Amino acid sequence: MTTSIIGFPRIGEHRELKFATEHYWKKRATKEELLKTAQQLKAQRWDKQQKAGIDLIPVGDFSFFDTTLDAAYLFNVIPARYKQLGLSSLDEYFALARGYQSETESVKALPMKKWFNTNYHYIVPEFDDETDVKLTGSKLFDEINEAKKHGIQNPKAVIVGPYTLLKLSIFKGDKQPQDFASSLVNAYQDLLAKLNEQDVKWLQLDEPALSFDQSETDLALFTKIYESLLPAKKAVKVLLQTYFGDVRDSYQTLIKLPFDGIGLDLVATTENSKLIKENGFPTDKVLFAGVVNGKNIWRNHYVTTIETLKALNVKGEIVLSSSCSLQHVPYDASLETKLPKTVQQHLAFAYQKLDELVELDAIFQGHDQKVLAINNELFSTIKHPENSQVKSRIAQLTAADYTRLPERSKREQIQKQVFNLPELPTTTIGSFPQTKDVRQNRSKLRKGEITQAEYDAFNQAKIKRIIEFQEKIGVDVLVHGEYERNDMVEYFGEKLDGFVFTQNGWVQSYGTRGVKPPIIWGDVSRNEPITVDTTVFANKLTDRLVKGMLTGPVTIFNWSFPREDITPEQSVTQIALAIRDEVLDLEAHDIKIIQIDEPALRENLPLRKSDWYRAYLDWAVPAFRLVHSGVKPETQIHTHMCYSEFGDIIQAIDNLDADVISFEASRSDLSLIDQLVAANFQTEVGPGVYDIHSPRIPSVEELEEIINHIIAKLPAAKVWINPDCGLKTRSEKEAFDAVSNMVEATKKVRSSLYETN
Ligand code: THG
Ligand code: ZN
Repeated sequence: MTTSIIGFPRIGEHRELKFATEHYWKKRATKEELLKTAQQLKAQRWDKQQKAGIDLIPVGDFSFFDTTLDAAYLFNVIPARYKQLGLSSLDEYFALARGYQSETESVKALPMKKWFNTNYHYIVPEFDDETDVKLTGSKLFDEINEAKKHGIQNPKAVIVGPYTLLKLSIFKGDKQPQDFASSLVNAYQDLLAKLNEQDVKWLQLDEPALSFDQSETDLALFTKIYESLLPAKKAVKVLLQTYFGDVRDSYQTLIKLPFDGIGLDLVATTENSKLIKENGFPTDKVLFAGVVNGKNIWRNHYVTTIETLKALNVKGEIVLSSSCSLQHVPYDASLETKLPKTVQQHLAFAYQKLDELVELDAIFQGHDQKVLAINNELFSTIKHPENSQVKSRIAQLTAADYTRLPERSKREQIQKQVFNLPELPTTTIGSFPQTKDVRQNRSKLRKGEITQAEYDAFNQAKIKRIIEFQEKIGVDVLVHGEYERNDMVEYFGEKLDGFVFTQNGWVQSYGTRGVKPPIIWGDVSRNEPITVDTTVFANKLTDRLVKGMLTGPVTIFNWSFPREDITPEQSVTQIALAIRDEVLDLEAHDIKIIQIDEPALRENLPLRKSDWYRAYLDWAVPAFRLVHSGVKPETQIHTHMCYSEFGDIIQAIDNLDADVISFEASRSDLSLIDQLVAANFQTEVGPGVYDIHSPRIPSVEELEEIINHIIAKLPAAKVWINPDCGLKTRSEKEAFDAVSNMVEATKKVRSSLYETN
């Protein structure tokens, strides 16, 4: 038998690629230096896989930014405005990924979107009527040569498949996805021809889009593409690789088409196993069985995996593989020396997962029963710390704990009276720029170069300054700026019991940016206040309202590595109770407005619509309600969501029963406002009036126009004015100028409102 993986992390064990790339962007390193680092990193990951004993090593899964963008670039899906810049191909590629600005030119980046149900973002390729799809790039072929030179005899070429590429792209002109099918097929045929020349044995085409609900039209497009493409494969075997879900709609199509291999995720769902058992698996195809979890960090339980494999009753060849690319887990659990052994021994990051595949292969073939015994022994010792208090609290929850009283319309009246805010109250989302000195202060504390008192004093000075700024320009609801926080999830995880932390567990979020997800190890509880001191400190500095800032339970859960011995619902409820305690503590300390952010609520919707409620919203929405149901009628609960594509779950969002929600509404999303009106949305709303992701400062006039546009559609009494997201990634000048203009514009609109009244 054989082993393979779908893809490997690429940022470098110590984020070498991040630092090299950012140096290059800042012109502190040459192109040659960047390419050299990349070459070393590629060699290192190939070596690791080869030494571990992986048979089919993926090549093409390395990327300077994103592999979907790599595929688009390879096939000349490059809008004219980027080509016109006349840059070198590497710089043109980076211009697509992150925009380009010079004295004379300014082009925005292509948008980013969440990669299925992960915390990774891909670049959304853009087709227009002028797009001339053809094979113009060479990255994949260069990497194959590089790998062969490095001693990888039998590389598996990897690229996003034509169907998923079309499904994930945006189409700016009149032409629709199907209008590009034939030119795209030609381009992939040319790719197959090159791989034949290079004597490549396997091509993996990633088609995760098959894990979404597929319509008849979708399947017709898929079939049309592959019926014309596959005859061109010649000596190259084609693996149709799926992941993150099941292929229930396309299974019959897949087994009939002349693929040489089909890759299925046997971890995310039991549905694929069921499909194989019920329909059989063709003996003339290789099953790439995704048995090692690429999305979570726990060791594989070999007995269970072997049972799963045997039960499939597949007569043909099986290759053991990962469930998805390993890019969603960190590099190496053995670097986590600060974790207790009782935890550390249960972790498998990318390197450990390679070993697991090879061991599973040996066991499956009946060679290595000793390893099986050791693995069983390990699983018999796993002990997640339990908290009986939390358990009994959950057992005692009743419907009343999920219901805030009085109803929202009554609260709205009460709050308007108590706060006496002007019409169109202004606020921000929570964070102010994390400038270099702020990060340095944190790093000094971590290295022990300053005391906790010195650290706190620095942040207090920052808070004082930002409160004064907000007062001066006249913001209505102030924030303390979140200088004490690194990542919004890591920060809360660190203060709660039940989480453990890695020192080096970086996972790519997008491009050169990463996150270090906390690990949920035991029952979660809050044993001490988290944000109370800082919020109270800020509150005492001003007579204005200061908003407390929390991360919600669904987001904390979704951006952590979850336990698998209890259900997501159980974990989320534990986190919800912990955050509930924090909410009530803030309220007891005279904080009258509390924002509970849930940016991950929308983006973690299951891939299948039929699972949205049953498998997710039915516990996610109650968890949020549990957090705030205990506050007084006059305490105002805000929430924030980063991605505003929640048109299809508007009712669920309204059901969170928050008093106010702010969201991203820049560009095209004013259509969402129509949807809110149509759905009779009851929560007060702060549709972001400008895009914080851009360094451009919106003018007062422009902002007035947007605000007028919003209140032409929504009742002014329900509208808040805010930027569309936190300001932490901006420079202070950009943030200060933009927020000042926003307040100024609001005042102008307000006075015109009063005139007409
Ligand atoms: N936290 C977590 N996940 C997230 C976000 C988050 N996923 C979606 C979105 N927000 C991703 N956005 C970012 C934005 C910036 C960075 C990471 C993800 C970032 N990271 C620093 C870097 O890579 O240099 C590291 C920051 C640190 O030191 O912790 O800038 O907000 N969990
Ligand atoms: Zn946001």
